Amino acid sequence: MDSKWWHNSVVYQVYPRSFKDSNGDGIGDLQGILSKLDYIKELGADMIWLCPVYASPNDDNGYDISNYYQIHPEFGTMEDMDLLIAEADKRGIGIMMDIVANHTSDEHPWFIESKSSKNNPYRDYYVWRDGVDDGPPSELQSIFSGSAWELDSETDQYYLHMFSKKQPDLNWHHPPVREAIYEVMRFWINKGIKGFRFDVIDLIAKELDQGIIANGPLLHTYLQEMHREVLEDADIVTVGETGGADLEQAILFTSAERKELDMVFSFEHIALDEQAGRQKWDLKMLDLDDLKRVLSNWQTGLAGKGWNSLFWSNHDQPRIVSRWGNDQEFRYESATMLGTLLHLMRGTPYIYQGEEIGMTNVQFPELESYRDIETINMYRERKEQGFSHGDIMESIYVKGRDNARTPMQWNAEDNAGFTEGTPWIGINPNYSAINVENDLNGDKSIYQFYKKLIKLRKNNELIVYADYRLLDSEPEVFAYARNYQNEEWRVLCNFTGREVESSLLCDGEIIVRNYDSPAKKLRPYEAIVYKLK
Ligand code: ISL
Ligand code: CA
Repeated sequence: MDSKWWHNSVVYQVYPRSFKDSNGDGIGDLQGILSKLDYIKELGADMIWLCPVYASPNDDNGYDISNYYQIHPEFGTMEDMDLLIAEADKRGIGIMMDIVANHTSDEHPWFIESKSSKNNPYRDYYVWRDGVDDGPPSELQSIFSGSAWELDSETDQYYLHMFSKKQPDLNWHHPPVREAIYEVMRFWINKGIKGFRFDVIDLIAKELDQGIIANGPLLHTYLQEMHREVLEDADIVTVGETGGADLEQAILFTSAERKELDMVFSFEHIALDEQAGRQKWDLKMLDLDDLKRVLSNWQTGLAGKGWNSLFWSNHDQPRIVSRWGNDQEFRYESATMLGTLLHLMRGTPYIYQGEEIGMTNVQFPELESYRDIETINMYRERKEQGFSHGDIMESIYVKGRDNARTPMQWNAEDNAGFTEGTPWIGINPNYSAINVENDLNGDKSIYQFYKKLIKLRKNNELIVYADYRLLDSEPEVFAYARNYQNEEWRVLCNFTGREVESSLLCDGEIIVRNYDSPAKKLRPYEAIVYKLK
């Protein structure tokens, strides 16, 4: 396989609203990110995936864009954005822009035109249908609860919104829509950004009349067109968010000769605590066997055929240390073990802000403390269906998106050093113990451990390109081997808070380990990487 510069990149994801506030209005902003660039540089990341900072009414925290060519005033100005691109570049860091192309805000001028009359030139920019028997065109449900159809009484037709009703879906079958999005991409490429993350890109080619939402028959045609029109000559990296992609789909998206995307986010390992065919809120116990099976399948399945993105969390997911680790007694051990498991795999790793210091989930007692539209809509819907407050809160504590959106914990001062004003969402009360300053000053630093993992990847082609093989051993241990040019590394991870025996402990050279002394058993959440002799 031809090597590409981004094969050994490590991406740090910034959720601007919650990263660092520079002016005391309680909302993180571009100047805040600028002030923390050295922090990201020091960690070793060479890309920043920046969640949307475009003009937006903020119904879904910026995933509802009203102008792709403007910066939301809460985040700063276009000058701040230019400065961020330039200052990041000086440090060898590329900016990856988040492109939301499946939908816009209902306040985007295209939609305002579109809904103004049935024969407006922008009518076909969106998906309009007649109702059926005084009701919506179909039973289709929005991902954010309720019908996916909203009636516009002026023109007496319904428009489609797979997310909130303030996020009308664009009609990608209409060529001017595609051209308009390509134009947006060219604009940002000319500004010097180094990558795109495409929001819910697998939904763009929906065929409503056939009941198809994800992976529509023209999806790959459109992506190939986008590549020809925009990406062909731009030396940037692309990642698609493809919630429903299986391995076969992922190969189609990411195999280099098909010229579509460089990699995709697959969610198979993320959905392991969900009951099949139900909503994400209907919880299921995690089972390590599932994780072994799924991650190994993607590791071997994409080898030589496509490229993996490696991630544990993002702004939509609970915190990984609270999910697969132990965020109390073994927070350091489990956070570093999970980091090791992921960062020794083949693919491009993504680190979500705060993961590098082991930030945890949050539990606010009242719904009023939550800000996420998905959470709030679901609460209302389930309340109406008769669920108890306690039961609903239980699933919010485990799966709610605000778990990842509480502000970055910088220090033990007021508001965790995130803002001098009132934060837009509550800070996790554990900030006085869990914060960047404490982590860096402590003798067990998760940040320093992540830094080591990143450096290891930069210095060892083996991590980037080696073959992967799951090692069958104890049920509590996730172990695998990496083989490259006559060298073999072995990764051993204990997924429990107990000591376990392992037949895979050996006398190889120790490359990394999250305990500092040797032992005859694997200790709670211990991770060891050996180079075999
Ligand atoms: O976790 C989820 C499933 O219920 C969703 O949040 C899922 O991640 C979402 O369906 C796709 O996410 C992306 O598009 C959304 C936006 O709200 C998310 O923040 C974004 O990552 C709509 O633009
Ligand atoms: Ca601010």
